[in-house]
Amino acid sequence: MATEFKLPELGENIESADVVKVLISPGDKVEVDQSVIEIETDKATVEVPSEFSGTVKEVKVKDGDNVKVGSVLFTIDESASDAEPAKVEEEEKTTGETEADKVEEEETTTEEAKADKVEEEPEKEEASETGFVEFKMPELGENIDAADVTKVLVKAGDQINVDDPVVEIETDKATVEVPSEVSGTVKEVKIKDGDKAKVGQVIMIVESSGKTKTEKKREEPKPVEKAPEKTEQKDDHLKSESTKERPDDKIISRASSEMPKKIAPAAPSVRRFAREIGIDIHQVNGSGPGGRISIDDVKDFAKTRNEKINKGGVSGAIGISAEPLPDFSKFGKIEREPMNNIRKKTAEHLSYAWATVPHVTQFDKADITGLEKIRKKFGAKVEQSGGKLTVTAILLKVIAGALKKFPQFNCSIDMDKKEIIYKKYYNVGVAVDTERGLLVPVIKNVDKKNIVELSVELGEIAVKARDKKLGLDEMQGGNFSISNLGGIGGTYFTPIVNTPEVAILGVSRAAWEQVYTDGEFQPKFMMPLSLSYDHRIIDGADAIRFLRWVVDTLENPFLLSLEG
Ligand code: CAO
Repeated sequence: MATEFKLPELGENIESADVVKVLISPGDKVEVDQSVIEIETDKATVEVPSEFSGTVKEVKVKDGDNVKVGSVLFTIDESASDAEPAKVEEEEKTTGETEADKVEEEETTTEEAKADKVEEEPEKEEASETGFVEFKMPELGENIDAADVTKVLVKAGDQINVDDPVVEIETDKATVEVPSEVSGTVKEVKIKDGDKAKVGQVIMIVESSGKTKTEKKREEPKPVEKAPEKTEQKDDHLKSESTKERPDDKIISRASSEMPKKIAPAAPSVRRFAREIGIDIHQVNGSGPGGRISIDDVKDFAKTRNEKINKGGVSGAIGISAEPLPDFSKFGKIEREPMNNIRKKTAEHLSYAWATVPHVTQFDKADITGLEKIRKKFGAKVEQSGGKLTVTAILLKVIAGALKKFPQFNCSIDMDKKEIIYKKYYNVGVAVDTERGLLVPVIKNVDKKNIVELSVELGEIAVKARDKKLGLDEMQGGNFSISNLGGIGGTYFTPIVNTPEVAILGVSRAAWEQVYTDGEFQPKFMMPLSLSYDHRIIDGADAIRFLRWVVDTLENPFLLSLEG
């Protein structure tokens, strides 16, 4: 029966790709990992490797097509994979690739293959004790290869269910609880509080009761390094054959279900090397056959990047070395304490933003006398829904309207490509002051939520931030940030743009002022606003128009319905 090969997941927010070149035709014999289609996404041009070997039956796409992730690219007869050796010759003719080429190709990847084997062997060994599941530290996000274990939440003998938190970890970005992907009895915990756990490292061994999240996930296409369809197909196969077919699969790797979704045509050893030296493998162009990335490619990429850093001209680095510190203890008693991860990340991120973004801050004041009346009037109604109608919640809605009206505030800049990336969604981050430092959780699709919903979500997300319960996904994807210090005090301040966003609104404490209106001084509740923006993409005139619109809308909330 013909097997369908579908376009695998290509990465976060990538739903489709353009077919640049179809590399196979019906009748072609295809091997696993052979490039079959060249596609272009907005991130890169990549060759999609086949997950099957066999004979191509029908090719369902052509050059220039735009194909959705999950749609069928071609069908293949897998049963024919070992048959028809004569077709090799035919293949050589069609692809122009000779056996000699193949040998060369194989030679170039021998080193990687060896390394892959070394990496894969332990998993094979582990897969020999029935019922025991090895739970590994899942992928935590781009460029995060390890996390500090702040608290181990389980011990040997504990009964756990899928999604139960098992360990609390702190990464550069946040403190999160890692949920279990398996239910059963904890047999052994392999980490302790204070450890540094690497992605892929075994956290615990669980005697599985048979219920795992992975099974659920297996039904979804997960291309990662192996195309999802094969996994999907394998699983169907597994399901149809019940449990008997894998009696020796005793320890199952859980981390694999969380592997990155983009296709990086590189061996695991190369990916690991890239991760270890802090390189995002997806940014590296492969020089090998089919764009395959070798260790040398990663080294070249790192070298070029470092050269740029030294010239002070690359994103991700500042290129300024720290001045030596004086010996403070000469002047009095001192105490040193290590920065926690959030502080380290905040320091790095803000230094980067400050050094790379040409900042300008525009100030204004909004008369929120009327808005305060409305806020007080409808506060109880919002409370019934479990939220608190605060200035920040109202501002979220106002900002969504402003971002729609002024799209240059809802974009990011790609200086390498000299392009502007306009986002067609409206996610707004809110700075939350926590004991451990500043966190900026993101409220998604603000434009689609009403102020009651936003009030509830803001309250929940602020509590989560303070209780260390934020998930990484709740910290990502922001387009614009609001930093409201008004609950604490202050008049004006100059917030730093939360790159790669291009603007941030700082809000200070509203106060009663005598304002000359309609020929007389009147008491008005005035709220100071500070809009910092990236002058590379936003001009001063745009900024004041944006801020004026925000002020007008706060003063005349009806504008939200009229224009927002
Ligand atoms: N002017 C006057 N009063 C204000 C105000 C302002 N700009 N902003 C908030 N308030 C009032 C609220 O109305 C509320 O008063 P009532 O109880 O009388 O209604 C009180 O201050 C407390 O508000 P809040 O802080 O609970 O709620 P919020 O939605 O306004 O803010 C949040 C939520 C998460 C933004 C806030 O709690 C917070 O953490 N702010 C700090 C942000 C920060 O650290 N920024 C700095 C980043 S750069 O270093």
